[in-house]
Amino acid sequence: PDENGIDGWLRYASLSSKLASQFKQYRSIIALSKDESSPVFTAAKEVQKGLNGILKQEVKIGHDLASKSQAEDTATIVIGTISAFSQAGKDVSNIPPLKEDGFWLNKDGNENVQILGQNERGALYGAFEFLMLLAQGKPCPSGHISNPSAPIRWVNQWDNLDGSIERGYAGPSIFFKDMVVREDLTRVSQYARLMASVGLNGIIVNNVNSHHELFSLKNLEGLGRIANAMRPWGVRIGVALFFDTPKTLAGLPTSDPLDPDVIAFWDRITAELHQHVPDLIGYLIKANSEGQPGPLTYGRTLAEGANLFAAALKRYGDGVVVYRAFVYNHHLDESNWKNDRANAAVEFFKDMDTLFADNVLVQIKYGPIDFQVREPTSPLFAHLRKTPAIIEFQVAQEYLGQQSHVCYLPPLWKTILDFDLRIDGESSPVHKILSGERFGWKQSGYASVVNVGSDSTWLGSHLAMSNLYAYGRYAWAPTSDAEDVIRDWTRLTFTSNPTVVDTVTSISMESWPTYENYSGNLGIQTLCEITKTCHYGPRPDSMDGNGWGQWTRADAHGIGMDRTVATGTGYAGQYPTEVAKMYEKIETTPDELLLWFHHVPYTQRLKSGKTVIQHFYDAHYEGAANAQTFAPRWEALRGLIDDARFKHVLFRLKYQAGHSLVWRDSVNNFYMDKCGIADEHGRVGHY
Ligand code: GCW
Repeated sequence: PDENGIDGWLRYASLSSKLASQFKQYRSIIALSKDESSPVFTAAKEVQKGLNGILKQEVKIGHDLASKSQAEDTATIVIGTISAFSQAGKDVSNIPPLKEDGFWLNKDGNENVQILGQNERGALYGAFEFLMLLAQGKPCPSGHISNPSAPIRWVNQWDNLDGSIERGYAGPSIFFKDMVVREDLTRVSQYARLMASVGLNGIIVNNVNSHHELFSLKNLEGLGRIANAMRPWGVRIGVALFFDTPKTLAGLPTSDPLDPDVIAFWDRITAELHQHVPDLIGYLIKANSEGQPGPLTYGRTLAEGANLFAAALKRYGDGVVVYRAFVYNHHLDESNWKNDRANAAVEFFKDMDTLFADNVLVQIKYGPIDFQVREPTSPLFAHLRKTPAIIEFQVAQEYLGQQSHVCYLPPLWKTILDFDLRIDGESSPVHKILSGERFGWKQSGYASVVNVGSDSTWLGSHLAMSNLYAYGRYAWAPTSDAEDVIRDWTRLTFTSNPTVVDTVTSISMESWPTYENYSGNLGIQTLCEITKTCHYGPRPDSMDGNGWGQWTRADAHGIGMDRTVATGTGYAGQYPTEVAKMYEKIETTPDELLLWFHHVPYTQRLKSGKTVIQHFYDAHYEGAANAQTFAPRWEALRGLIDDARFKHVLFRLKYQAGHSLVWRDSVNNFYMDKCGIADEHGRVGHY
């Protein structure tokens, strides 16, 4: 089996002969589609491959249900849509209605397996579920149905046309090189396979900081090839567009969204794009953000900007406009106590809710700032009722160790997905907003920035792949248990050996709290270098005195952003009443977000009884101390997994151990210098 990581969690390593003997000999796989590019056919081939790897069985693919063997000692696997199964004369009355992309997985009394999707993608997802159970030695269930929580389960790549990747830590792009789409797209279809295996059904292939060359003739053709490479896996593609393309590519005098020539330009581009990608999922737009042009540049509203593309998309297909809520002024004046970047999204979008066309969605980062180690849930989720939302996560660990530190993200995601916004005083957990349930939306869901590159590990680190796997699992089932997910991933990626599973699970489950402890706690954000754009390594002094607005407001006496309505920026008041009330007061704000919402003296007591500054000192020591244990715990796995991946991971964990000490001492010494308050345990500042 693959030791480079190309197959990720889809290695199909063979089961022990004892375990394998519990499964029947399969005689054939019946694919209810002869179209070789259909997800049903892909599913049949994947099951064939999986049976070969996991059970060492060679099984043929056929298409005719009637020829099914009645022989008692062999079994058949049927894969298709429910409607194809029914058209073949089979009874489907026992299958409950499924949602789009859902599937039915069933084993009958003779061990025959039926994998039936609500649509072709559903059949493929069912096939992967069957295989991932089998690979862990788990039996196929009977009468099992599975439906995704939300229809939109997408990935956003931030790949530039020149082949570099914004926030990429794993080599050059698999999509682009030298301003054009790559000739060889082998890795692209391999990526689509990984995505499909966890139910991800769409991808924006280029960076939101986009370039007009994306729409050159050569690239339009290339985008068609990318779509063809991913379509057999049920993955549809879309693109991020550059708002000023009419000016920079076509030489028009303006990119004003209400200008007839601009409208005609986008109409033509959209028509041409659909000739190459008839099933385009749509456009992703970053506008009026971090120097990008947008409708505000031309005196138009955000809705006017979005609706231009919405109208064009409607003429040619079923694509949607995804407008990012990441609109803010990055030249904010810190000397004004009331200024707050966190306020921006709600301020820009709250009055737009009824103005967007019906195929426009708003994509919202999970927190109001920018993928920090801890943020409160973005309050914008409580303001959009008519306009459906997509949440934006970041598998790319931009502020979370950049794949050089292990940081398993589901525990962080759960703080957002399970958070109850209490909209109109009613239960409103974020995952029920995203599923469409809370406001009756038909299209809504999930996006995550993912930075796969050409490296054979995909993300630059084997352990980081658990986040890509988990992202798909959470978009499908957002109330999943974080520990179950990492256990499944570990068994599939490495082995079912309990020592390996327990070790990877415990390191992963501890990893985010550990990272938070040494990188920035109590809601102060990731205290990294932010002015030089790398966003890596400790640099608490860089957080203030700039226009970016990721401020800490630390001085000799106190620290934290006063975001209360009473005396601060008013941000707390952007939440529905019950939540706003909780964050308005220090006493009711959870310690973990204290400095996000309040400016307090270093001597402020936490609920734990510690002062803020002593908590800082202690947490940084605890976090760094725990990071020292990861490499030795991993070392105990020597010989239990292949050497190549063992060494690769060990190298990173040793690096992390060292870097966590740098974090600890930089941050602690910085605050000790600022406030002059001694560490009760006499550790800080002593060398
Ligand atoms: O997190 C910040 C990143 C930028 C990114 C931006 C965004 C693509 O530092 O690199 O740009 O957010 O989300 O648009």
